[in-house]
Amino acid sequence: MSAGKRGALIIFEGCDRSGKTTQSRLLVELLKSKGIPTLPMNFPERSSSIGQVINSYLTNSKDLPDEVIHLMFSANRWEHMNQVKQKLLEGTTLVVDRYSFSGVAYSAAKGLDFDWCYAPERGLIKPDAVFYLRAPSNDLTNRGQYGEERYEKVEFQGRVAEVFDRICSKEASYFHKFDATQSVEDLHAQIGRITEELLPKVATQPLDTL
Ligand code: T5A
Ligand code: NA
Repeated sequence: MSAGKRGALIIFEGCDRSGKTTQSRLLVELLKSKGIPTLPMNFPERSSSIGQVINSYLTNSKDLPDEVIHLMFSANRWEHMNQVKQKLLEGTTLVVDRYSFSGVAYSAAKGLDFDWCYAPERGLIKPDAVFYLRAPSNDLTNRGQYGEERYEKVEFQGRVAEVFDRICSKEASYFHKFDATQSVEDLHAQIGRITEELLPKVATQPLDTL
Protein backbone atom coordinates (compact mmCIF):
# COMPACT_ATOMS: atom_id res chain seq x y z
CA MET A 1 0.00 0.00 0.00
CA SER A 2 1.25 3.50 -0.76
CA ALA A 3 2.53 5.80 2.00
CA GLY A 4 -0.12 7.45 4.15
CA LYS A 5 -2.73 4.77 3.53
CA ARG A 6 -3.66 2.94 6.69
CA GLY A 7 -5.32 -0.42 7.22
CA ALA A 8 -8.76 -0.88 8.78
CA LEU A 9 -9.57 -2.14 12.26
CA ILE A 10 -12.37 -4.65 11.82
CA ILE A 11 -13.95 -6.39 14.80
CA PHE A 12 -16.22 -9.40 15.17
CA GLU A 13 -18.48 -9.46 18.23
CA GLY A 14 -21.25 -11.67 19.51
CA CYS A 15 -22.14 -14.33 22.03
CA ASP A 16 -20.23 -17.59 22.42
CA ARG A 17 -20.50 -19.79 19.30
CA SER A 18 -22.12 -17.05 17.21
CA GLY A 19 -19.64 -17.74 14.41
CA LYS A 20 -17.03 -15.02 14.95
CA THR A 21 -14.01 -17.25 14.42
CA THR A 22 -15.52 -18.82 11.29
CA GLN A 23 -16.35 -15.42 9.77
CA SER A 24 -13.09 -13.74 10.72
CA ARG A 25 -11.10 -16.56 9.13
CA LEU A 26 -13.12 -16.31 5.89
CA LEU A 27 -12.72 -12.52 5.79
CA VAL A 28 -8.94 -12.76 6.28
CA GLU A 29 -8.75 -15.31 3.43
CA LEU A 30 -10.86 -13.11 1.14
CA LEU A 31 -8.80 -9.96 1.75
CA LYS A 32 -5.50 -11.82 1.37
CA SER A 33 -6.73 -13.35 -1.91
CA LYS A 34 -7.24 -9.79 -3.17
CA GLY A 35 -3.69 -8.83 -2.24
CA ILE A 36 -4.76 -6.69 0.74
CA PRO A 37 -2.25 -6.95 3.62
CA THR A 38 -4.31 -8.49 6.44
CA LEU A 39 -3.64 -10.05 9.83
CA PRO A 40 -5.96 -11.94 12.18
CA MET A 41 -5.99 -11.16 15.91
CA ASN A 42 -8.15 -12.24 18.79
CA PHE A 43 -8.96 -11.17 22.30
CA PRO A 44 -8.41 -12.48 24.85
CA GLU A 45 -4.88 -13.00 23.51
CA ARG A 46 -4.04 -15.92 25.77
CA SER A 47 -0.25 -16.19 25.32
CA SER A 48 0.93 -13.17 27.38
CA SER A 49 1.25 -13.47 31.16
CA ILE A 50 -2.03 -11.58 31.58
CA GLY A 51 -3.56 -13.78 28.86
CA GLN A 52 -2.52 -16.91 30.75
CA VAL A 53 -4.32 -15.72 33.88
CA ILE A 54 -7.43 -15.01 31.75
CA ASN A 55 -7.19 -18.49 30.27
CA SER A 56 -7.06 -20.15 33.71
CA TYR A 57 -10.06 -18.08 34.73
CA LEU A 58 -12.09 -19.01 31.62
CA THR A 59 -11.30 -22.71 31.95
CA ASN A 60 -12.48 -22.55 35.58
CA SER A 61 -9.12 -23.45 37.08
CA LYS A 62 -8.82 -20.02 38.73
CA ASP A 63 -11.31 -17.71 40.46
CA LEU A 64 -11.04 -13.91 40.54
CA PRO A 65 -13.38 -11.09 41.63
CA ASP A 66 -15.52 -9.80 38.71
CA GLU A 67 -13.83 -6.39 38.79
CA VAL A 68 -10.34 -7.91 38.66
CA ILE A 69 -10.96 -10.15 35.65
CA HIS A 70 -12.70 -7.25 33.90
CA LEU A 71 -9.60 -5.08 34.25
CA MET A 72 -7.37 -7.94 33.12
CA PHE A 73 -9.35 -8.37 29.88
CA SER A 74 -8.95 -4.63 29.31
CA ALA A 75 -5.22 -4.70 30.19
CA ASN A 76 -4.84 -7.56 27.69
CA ARG A 77 -6.09 -5.20 24.95
CA TRP A 78 -3.95 -2.30 26.19
CA GLU A 79 -0.79 -4.44 26.15
CA HIS A 80 -1.32 -5.02 22.41
CA MET A 81 -2.27 -1.43 21.44
CA ASN A 82 1.17 -0.31 20.24
CA GLN A 83 1.32 -3.32 17.95
CA VAL A 84 -2.23 -2.68 16.68
CA LYS A 85 -1.46 0.97 15.96
CA GLN A 86 1.82 0.17 14.22
CA LYS A 87 0.24 -2.47 11.97
CA LEU A 88 -2.66 -0.21 10.98
CA LEU A 89 -0.33 2.68 10.16
CA GLU A 90 1.85 0.36 8.09
CA GLY A 91 -1.22 -0.31 5.94
CA THR A 92 -2.19 -3.70 7.39
CA THR A 93 -5.88 -4.40 7.95
CA LEU A 94 -6.58 -6.21 11.24
CA VAL A 95 -9.48 -8.62 11.57
CA VAL A 96 -10.07 -9.05 15.28
CA ASP A 97 -12.14 -11.73 17.02
CA ARG A 98 -13.68 -9.86 20.04
CA TYR A 99 -12.69 -6.46 21.50
CA SER A 100 -13.88 -3.90 24.08
CA PHE A 101 -17.57 -4.65 23.48
CA SER A 102 -17.15 -8.23 24.72
CA GLY A 103 -15.35 -6.76 27.70
CA VAL A 104 -18.33 -4.56 28.54
CA ALA A 105 -21.04 -7.09 27.62
CA TYR A 106 -19.80 -10.02 29.72
CA SER A 107 -19.02 -7.92 32.81
CA ALA A 108 -22.21 -5.84 32.67
CA ALA A 109 -24.16 -9.11 32.25
CA LYS A 110 -22.75 -10.15 35.66
CA GLY A 111 -24.21 -6.99 37.18
CA LEU A 112 -21.25 -4.57 37.07
CA ASP A 113 -22.13 -0.98 36.19
CA PHE A 114 -22.15 -0.34 32.43
CA ASP A 115 -20.21 2.96 32.56
CA TRP A 116 -17.66 1.52 35.00
CA CYS A 117 -17.13 -1.35 32.56
CA TYR A 118 -16.66 1.01 29.60
CA ALA A 119 -14.18 3.35 31.35
CA PRO A 120 -10.95 1.30 30.94
CA GLU A 121 -11.74 0.83 27.23
CA ARG A 122 -11.66 4.60 26.60
CA GLY A 123 -8.55 5.53 24.65
CA LEU A 124 -8.19 2.20 22.84
CA ILE A 125 -8.19 2.48 19.04
CA LYS A 126 -11.71 2.82 17.70
CA PRO A 127 -12.81 0.16 15.22
CA ASP A 128 -13.74 1.15 11.67
CA ALA A 129 -16.40 -1.56 11.66
CA VAL A 130 -17.87 -4.01 14.15
CA PHE A 131 -19.66 -7.04 12.71
CA TYR A 132 -22.07 -8.10 15.43
CA LEU A 133 -23.36 -11.65 14.99
CA ARG A 134 -26.69 -11.83 16.79
CA ALA A 135 -28.71 -14.98 17.48
CA PRO A 136 -31.08 -16.17 20.23
CA SER A 137 -28.85 -18.04 22.71
CA ASN A 138 -31.05 -21.14 22.38
CA ASP A 139 -29.99 -21.39 18.73
CA LEU A 140 -26.29 -21.41 19.64
CA THR A 141 -26.27 -24.10 22.34
CA ASN A 142 -26.25 -26.98 19.87
CA ARG A 143 -23.20 -25.68 18.02
CA GLY A 144 -19.83 -27.41 18.56
CA GLN A 145 -18.26 -27.56 22.05
CA TYR A 146 -20.86 -25.35 23.72
CA GLY A 147 -20.80 -25.51 27.51
CA GLU A 148 -17.12 -26.14 28.17
CA GLU A 149 -16.08 -22.69 29.38
CA ARG A 150 -17.20 -20.55 32.29
CA TYR A 151 -19.67 -18.28 30.45
CA GLU A 152 -21.33 -20.89 28.25
CA LYS A 153 -24.71 -21.02 29.99
CA VAL A 154 -27.89 -20.10 28.08
CA GLU A 155 -29.32 -17.68 30.65
CA PHE A 156 -26.08 -15.78 31.04
CA GLN A 157 -25.60 -15.55 27.25
CA GLY A 158 -29.09 -14.02 27.02
CA ARG A 159 -28.02 -11.21 29.33
CA VAL A 160 -24.79 -10.77 27.36
CA ALA A 161 -26.85 -10.40 24.16
CA GLU A 162 -28.96 -7.68 25.81
CA VAL A 163 -25.84 -5.64 26.59
CA PHE A 164 -24.47 -6.17 23.06
CA ASP A 165 -27.82 -4.89 21.70
CA ARG A 166 -27.56 -1.80 23.88
CA ILE A 167 -24.01 -1.08 22.70
CA CYS A 168 -25.04 -1.74 19.10
CA SER A 169 -27.73 0.98 19.27
CA LYS A 170 -25.37 3.45 20.97
CA GLU A 171 -22.53 2.86 18.50
CA ALA A 172 -24.76 2.47 15.45
CA SER A 173 -22.47 4.52 13.18
CA TYR A 174 -19.94 1.68 12.88
CA PHE A 175 -21.87 -1.39 14.12
CA HIS A 176 -23.30 -3.80 11.55
CA LYS A 177 -25.75 -6.28 13.04
CA PHE A 178 -26.35 -9.66 11.38
CA ASP A 179 -28.72 -12.52 12.04
CA ALA A 180 -26.13 -15.16 12.94
CA THR A 181 -28.49 -18.05 12.09
CA GLN A 182 -27.96 -17.38 8.37
CA SER A 183 -25.64 -19.71 6.48
CA VAL A 184 -21.88 -19.24 6.78
CA GLU A 185 -21.74 -18.39 3.05
CA ASP A 186 -24.51 -15.77 3.14
CA LEU A 187 -22.98 -14.01 6.13
CA HIS A 188 -19.54 -14.05 4.54
CA ALA A 189 -20.86 -12.55 1.28
CA GLN A 190 -22.48 -9.60 3.12
CA ILE A 191 -19.50 -9.01 5.40
CA GLY A 192 -17.08 -9.20 2.46
CA ARG A 193 -19.04 -6.59 0.50
CA ILE A 194 -19.18 -4.11 3.39
CA THR A 195 -15.46 -4.56 4.09
CA GLU A 196 -14.42 -4.00 0.49
CA GLU A 197 -16.40 -0.76 0.39
CA LEU A 198 -14.97 0.33 3.73
CA LEU A 199 -11.23 -0.13 3.12
CA PRO A 200 -10.66 2.68 0.57
CA LYS A 201 -12.84 5.05 2.65
CA VAL A 202 -10.91 4.67 5.89
CA ALA A 203 -7.45 4.46 4.29
CA THR A 204 -6.92 8.23 4.49
CA GLN A 205 -8.80 8.83 7.77
CA PRO A 206 -6.80 9.38 10.97
CA LEU A 207 -7.09 6.76 13.70
CA ASP A 208 -9.63 7.59 16.38
CA THR A 209 -10.09 6.34 19.95
CA LEU A 210 -13.00 4.91 21.90
N1 T5A B 1 -14.59 -12.35 27.18
C1 T5A B 1 -13.80 -11.99 26.12
C2 T5A B 1 -14.83 -11.45 28.23
O1 T5A B 1 -15.53 -11.78 29.19
N2 T5A B 1 -14.27 -10.21 28.19
C3 T5A B 1 -13.48 -9.79 27.14
O2 T5A B 1 -12.98 -8.65 27.15
C4 T5A B 1 -13.23 -10.71 26.07
C5 T5A B 1 -12.37 -10.32 24.91
C6 T5A B 1 -13.60 -16.40 25.46
C7 T5A B 1 -14.56 -15.86 26.47
O3 T5A B 1 -14.07 -14.65 27.02
C8 T5A B 1 -15.12 -13.74 27.23
C9 T5A B 1 -16.11 -14.07 26.17
C10 T5A B 1 -15.95 -15.56 25.96
O4 T5A B 1 -16.88 -16.25 26.80
P1 T5A B 1 -13.34 -16.69 22.88
O5 T5A B 1 -11.98 -17.20 23.07
O6 T5A B 1 -13.53 -15.75 21.76
O7 T5A B 1 -13.82 -15.90 24.20
O8 T5A B 1 -14.26 -17.99 22.71
P2 T5A B 1 -15.87 -18.21 22.48
O9 T5A B 1 -16.52 -16.98 22.04
O10 T5A B 1 -16.38 -18.96 23.63
O11 T5A B 1 -16.17 -19.21 21.44
P3 T5A B 1 -15.87 -19.05 20.02
O12 T5A B 1 -15.18 -17.76 19.86
O13 T5A B 1 -15.16 -20.28 19.71
O14 T5A B 1 -17.21 -18.95 19.18
P4 T5A B 1 -17.26 -18.24 17.77
O15 T5A B 1 -15.92 -17.86 17.32
O16 T5A B 1 -18.28 -17.18 17.84
O17 T5A B 1 -17.89 -19.34 16.84
P5 T5A B 1 -17.16 -20.32 15.78
O18 T5A B 1 -16.93 -19.63 14.51
O19 T5A B 1 -16.03 -21.01 16.44
O20 T5A B 1 -18.36 -21.32 15.55
C11 T5A B 1 -18.88 -22.14 16.58
C12 T5A B 1 -19.52 -23.41 15.96
O21 T5A B 1 -20.63 -23.03 15.16
C13 T5A B 1 -20.46 -23.42 13.80
C14 T5A B 1 -18.97 -23.66 13.65
O22 T5A B 1 -18.70 -24.58 12.63
C15 T5A B 1 -18.59 -24.18 15.03
O23 T5A B 1 -18.88 -25.55 15.15
N3 T5A B 1 -20.96 -22.30 12.96
C16 T5A B 1 -22.17 -22.28 12.37
N4 T5A B 1 -23.18 -23.17 12.35
C17 T5A B 1 -24.30 -22.81 11.65
N5 T5A B 1 -24.46 -21.63 10.98
C18 T5A B 1 -23.47 -20.73 10.97
N6 T5A B 1 -23.64 -19.54 10.31
C19 T5A B 1 -22.26 -21.03 11.70
N7 T5A B 1 -21.11 -20.34 11.90
C20 T5A B 1 -20.34 -21.13 12.68
NA1 NA C 1 -13.73 -17.39 18.82
